[in-house]
Amino acid sequence: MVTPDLVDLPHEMDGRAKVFRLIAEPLRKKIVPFKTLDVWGYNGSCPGPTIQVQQGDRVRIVFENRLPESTSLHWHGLEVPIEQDGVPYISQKPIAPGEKYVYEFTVHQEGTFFYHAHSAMQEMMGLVGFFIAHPEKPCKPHVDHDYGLVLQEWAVLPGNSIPNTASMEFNWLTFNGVAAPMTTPLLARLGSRVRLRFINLGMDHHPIHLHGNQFVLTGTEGGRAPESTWFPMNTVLVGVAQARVVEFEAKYPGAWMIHCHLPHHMMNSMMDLLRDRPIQTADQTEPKALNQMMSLAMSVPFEHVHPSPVAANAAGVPGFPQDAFMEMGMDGVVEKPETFGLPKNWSAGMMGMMTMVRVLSDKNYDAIMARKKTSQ
Ligand SMILES: [Cu+2]
Repeated sequence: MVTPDLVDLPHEMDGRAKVFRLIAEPLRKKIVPFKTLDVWGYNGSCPGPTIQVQQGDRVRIVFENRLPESTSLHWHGLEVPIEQDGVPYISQKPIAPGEKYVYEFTVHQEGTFFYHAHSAMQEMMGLVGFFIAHPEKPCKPHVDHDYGLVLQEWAVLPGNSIPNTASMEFNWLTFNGVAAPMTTPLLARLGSRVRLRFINLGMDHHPIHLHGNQFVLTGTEGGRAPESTWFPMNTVLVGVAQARVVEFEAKYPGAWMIHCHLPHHMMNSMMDLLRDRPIQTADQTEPKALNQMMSLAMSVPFEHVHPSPVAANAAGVPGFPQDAFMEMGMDGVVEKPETFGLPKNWSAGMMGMMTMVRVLSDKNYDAIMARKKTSQ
């Protein structure tokens, strides 16, 4: 499985045990080109790096706490002995700052699980990651592409960098720790079978929608679902603490959106750019408003565009503006091999908890892969 914008946690062998090293620590995380957060994560990554094992593996996690407070590690969905369950005071003593702790268990399940701190506020600071157990017997039908996305939400006041974990006013929504258009597009060969895995550790449920295709739900946080239960859909509700795994045949070429469909989760907070310069009128011809728009545009430290036109009488229409001025094209600053060949201003159409799966002909797929190789 590939988790775009995140790395896998490496391991070494000690006898028959796979040994992983995880360090909980504070870090800075750029979630879009104009917003960097002070979050908590593991090994310099938020969400934490992806752990991938095989069903049947003996797994040892050597854990170190570099947070300013006590913590622990819980193996969400895994059937482990009680002393490995990672709940402070119940199954173990809290792990103090500076302390190490070793977890060890055998993974007898297969499926999509997570690891996270078993402390609610710490979860909202970003202490979560994928724990994937690949099955002993390969699943049928075979999948060609396997992608994972961690769903998170953040409440961060304008001009601020520290998430307010007590707030319910979420203004930043991320896939694998980044908001669109910084999310790296998923690539799929035309005619391939694609698996998408989602996990959610936040305060909201997210209805994740895929454009232009139907998928089937092939698994949950409890493992693989029998094929007799599969039925077509294109929006899957990923509830808090749930994993949802879907699969589809990539039959149609194109850049197909994958996004949370809650309207407020399909946007980024612009208040950071406005800061103390709220736009007081929608009349763009009014000199003060024009000046505000200009200074807003110039405050963004990279080239960007507001590409969509507005009507001449827009200011006289009740309700205007809605999405006008919200879209910010920033193709150049988020450019990477996976964005090669997208239409100009593509990034103006992407905000919040959003990414895309690019279904590409062999020729176009191979061209992007060649670019990835040379950019490494
Ligand atoms: Cu959502």
